[in-house]
Amino acid sequence: MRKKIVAGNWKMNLDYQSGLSLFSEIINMAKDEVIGNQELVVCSPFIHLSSLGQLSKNVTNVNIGAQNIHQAESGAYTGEISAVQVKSVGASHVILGHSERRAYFGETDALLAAKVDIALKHGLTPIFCIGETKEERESGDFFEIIKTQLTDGLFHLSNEAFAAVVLAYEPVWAIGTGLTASPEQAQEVHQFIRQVVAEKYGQEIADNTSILYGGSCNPGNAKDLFAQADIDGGLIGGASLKSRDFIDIAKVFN
Ligand code: 3PY
Repeated sequence: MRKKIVAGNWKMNLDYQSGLSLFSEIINMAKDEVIGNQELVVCSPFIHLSSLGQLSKNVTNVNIGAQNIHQAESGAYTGEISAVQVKSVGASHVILGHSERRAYFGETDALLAAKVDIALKHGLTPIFCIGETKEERESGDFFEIIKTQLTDGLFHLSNEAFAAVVLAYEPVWAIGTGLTASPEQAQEVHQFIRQVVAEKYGQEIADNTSILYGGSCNPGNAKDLFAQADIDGGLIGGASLKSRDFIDIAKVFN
């Protein structure tokens, strides 16, 4: 059975103290209210990670992750953060390939493939994001675009390595716009992604791969989205900045 996961992407929000307060609320609420096997992951800015690692030391259902890492092991890369560094403060996950990093920081599939490799080498689970822009959806080419993102970013991995990856389908037109893919639109793409994974890695690995939906997911739409056969949870933007909303989304799997 594949894992159900609700991951928060705080993006570049919250100062240090606000981040700690929010995380403390999340772990307290998760302890009392999240009663299924779902896994929560909070992907904070780097400045919070070390403290969140301390706060979540004895917490079993809330993990922490970074939103990016550099592809090199270590060295003269001023301003960058490595996989080893985020791992050393307790992170278990890293978001890679978010559309904001692809669009604003020029991250290509080739670069992302290298970031995936270094993440896996150091035991971090990549939450690998794929998705089409509004123009790509309207052009009707979006299945091909998504297949290329998967192929060029991930399909160099061995079966064993791929099995450690979590996928997130985030239609770019639904990020920060308030628009959400309908459950049917999202399911159509999730099913396609699972089929492409099955063609490359076999049905068993495809069936065990968690595929999250991201893009304006909130407590009002999570239930219908997560009820779809191939949607295994969410990568949550704005709603992850409110403990009540984030926990309510996670409770869909109770
Ligand atoms: C959003 O929901 O806006 C996201 O980008 C989640 O990663």
